[in-house]
Amino acid sequence: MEDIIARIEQRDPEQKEFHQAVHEVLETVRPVLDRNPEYRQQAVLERITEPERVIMFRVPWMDDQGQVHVNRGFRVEMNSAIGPYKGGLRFHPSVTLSIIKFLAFEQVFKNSLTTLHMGGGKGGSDFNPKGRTDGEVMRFCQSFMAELFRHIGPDTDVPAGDIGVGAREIGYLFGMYKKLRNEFTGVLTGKSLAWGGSLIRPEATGYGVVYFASEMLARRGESMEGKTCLVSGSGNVAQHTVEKILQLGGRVVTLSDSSGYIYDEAGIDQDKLEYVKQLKNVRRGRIREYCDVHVDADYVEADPALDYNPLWAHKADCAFPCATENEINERDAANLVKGGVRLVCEGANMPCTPEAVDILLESGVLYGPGKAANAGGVAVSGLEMAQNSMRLSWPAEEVDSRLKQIMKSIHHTCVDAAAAYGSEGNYMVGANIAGFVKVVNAMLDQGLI
Ligand code: NDP
Ligand code: 2IT
Repeated sequence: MEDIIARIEQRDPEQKEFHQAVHEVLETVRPVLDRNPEYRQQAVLERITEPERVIMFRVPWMDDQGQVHVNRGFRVEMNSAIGPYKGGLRFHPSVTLSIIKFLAFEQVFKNSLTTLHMGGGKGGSDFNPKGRTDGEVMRFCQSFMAELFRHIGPDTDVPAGDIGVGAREIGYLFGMYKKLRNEFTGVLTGKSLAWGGSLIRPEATGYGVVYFASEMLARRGESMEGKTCLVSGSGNVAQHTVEKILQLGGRVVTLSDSSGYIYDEAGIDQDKLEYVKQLKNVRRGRIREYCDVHVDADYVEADPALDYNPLWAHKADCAFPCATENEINERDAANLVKGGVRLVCEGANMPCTPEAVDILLESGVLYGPGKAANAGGVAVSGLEMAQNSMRLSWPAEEVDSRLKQIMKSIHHTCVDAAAAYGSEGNYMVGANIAGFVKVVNAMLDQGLI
């Protein structure tokens, strides 16, 4: 095991985020390999950590002033053992091959847990949509798709949104794909309702996170009712996490973006959340503007000199990191424990560092890892694909009830797998093992390809 990890690290020494994700999974599946000697002989770890295909391409585009820019585009097709590659696209200046590989790797196990037939992939670009006009974003998306279209398809690889890619970007990407292929198919998910999208897909990740948290709490005889919650981020996942917490009787006191966070002691209610949705999704403003309207709330500017985020130092019962990777470090985890937090449920992908996870687990905090807790988004993407194939649309109640059922089933699977391998109550171990075994067995069934 150590040799395999060392070889992966030596091969691509700069891919720190990918190594971090691989390390966590490989360490936790060790007992599975001990029980199945065939896995070692079949080199399943080496195979599952090597993408089936990596696509990197130039994305040239012109801004409104006529200046040409060049960004880098990526699609990592990680594993197709249980279905077509499936996973989002991220547009953010921090995007590198390491980030996309870590996200694609996580997606393989997440998709396996959903009970649907989806392989794992991820893509994106280091393009920064912030401050760009709709026209600039459209030209970028068209240029991105002018290359990506030849690699994807409804039965091959089905992208969706992630950070910086929402309904607007999916629309521009879909339009270009349709023009180039002359086909109207379910090649992307997260589409608008009028042209093939699914009801509840925009809400699905956040709602699913809170359904998962409720299942975890229920095992301890508790519920979301009356719980004070810290939420980070203010995009798609954060907004719908807040919405579901409110519907289940909880109270939310924080939201953030990359510039800073707001603390609202009175609680962010549905009206204030509607303001945030307008601010972020329509006006594309900053979270600090919340305090211009809700004057009793405080705004705290992000301070890069600090080695912790004061958002996580507030007193609360539950924490939902919904912004980005590694946003909760060792010190933040200690602050969460000190502040009384008893549940951390990950809306974002890999928001806790490995040291932070150790502290949470040692302190008896219920820890819901992203690949299980935030799987509701891709699960409803899978339901969108099913509806597209049938050329019909299910009502919101039907999609929401399937989502709830899937989150329940993921929770159950994590609990059972953890118990079967001697790690009772450890959702990280349960999610990794259950996701892994299904994919590996499918790979072995299909031979050495
Ligand atoms: P959005 O682009 O809608 O929102 C992202 C939010 O996170 C914004 O508030 C953004 O602030 C903040 N953020 C992004 N990057 C950073 C950073 N480097 N530091 C601090 N804050 C940051 O994205 P989503 O809500 O879709 O995604 C959030 C997380 O959830 C990601 O980890 C994503 O991978 C994960 N996820 C998303 C799913 C989905 O269906 N969309 C499904 C499963 C997981 P700012 O506006 O300043 O950039
Ligand atoms: O990280 C994720 O699961 C997503 N960004 C959603 C992927 C999808 O295909 O819906």
